[in-house]
Amino acid sequence: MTDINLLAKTVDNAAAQARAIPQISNKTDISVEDGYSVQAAAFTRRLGRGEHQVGVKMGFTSRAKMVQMGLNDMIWGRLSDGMLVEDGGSIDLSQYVHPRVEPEIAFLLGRPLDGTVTVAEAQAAVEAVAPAMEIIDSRYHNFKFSLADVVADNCSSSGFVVGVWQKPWPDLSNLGMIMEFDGRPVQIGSSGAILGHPARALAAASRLSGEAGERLEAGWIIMAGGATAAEALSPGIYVRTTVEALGAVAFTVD
Ligand code: OOG
Ligand code: MG
Repeated sequence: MTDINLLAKTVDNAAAQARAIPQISNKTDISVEDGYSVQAAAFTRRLGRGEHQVGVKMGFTSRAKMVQMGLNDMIWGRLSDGMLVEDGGSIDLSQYVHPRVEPEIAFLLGRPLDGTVTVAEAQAAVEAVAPAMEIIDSRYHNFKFSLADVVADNCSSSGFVVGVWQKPWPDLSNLGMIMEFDGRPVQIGSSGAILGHPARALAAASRLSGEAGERLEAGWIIMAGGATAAEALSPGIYVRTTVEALGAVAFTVD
């Protein structure tokens, strides 16, 4: 039998100590469902250290991300206040294993979302929208994992940065997105790369949380998933993502 709590402790310690571990699936026959149980138990350990859940992230919602990581199924993870990086702030590389960054769109919920909803219903629950970036940092050696592994590892979630919330917001179906390192474009894409429209990722987040017996709460931040492939971070760089008609979000790597 798979020891969910032991695996949760292993991934949680790896994250807390920024130490790479072997893939769980190398040794243990772990299903994606087990992966979600491990994720939930590992997140409970974070809550036990005083962190609070502030939202949910979607993963593999664009082709670019699926191709980069070689996996094709949408995944979701949990966001805590301890993962929040201030817009314009800085991160300390020593707190990460091998971090990457990807350009995203963030939703702020004004109302809860529960279970299967239409894209229109999902959008009606949105209070504001912001340009965002996710800092992903797989706890597995070489950033390599199976679907169950990455789910267990909270979908590589490590940090997220959210720009100024926009209300009202423009049509999100095709906004240009540029991620720059020190002013040099490193990834260029469109918000439309996220499932054709980022609000589809929000509806998916509601459905998948519902299947897990949870709901998306008012005040939560939902990250729609990377619009482009992720880029490895290195010391000293200034990272900025600009989303057409939404504005920019930035941080520095120390
Ligand atoms: C998994 C997380 C995927 C996204 O936005 O698609 C993700 C990974 O790439 O390590 O966050
Ligand atoms: Mg992401």
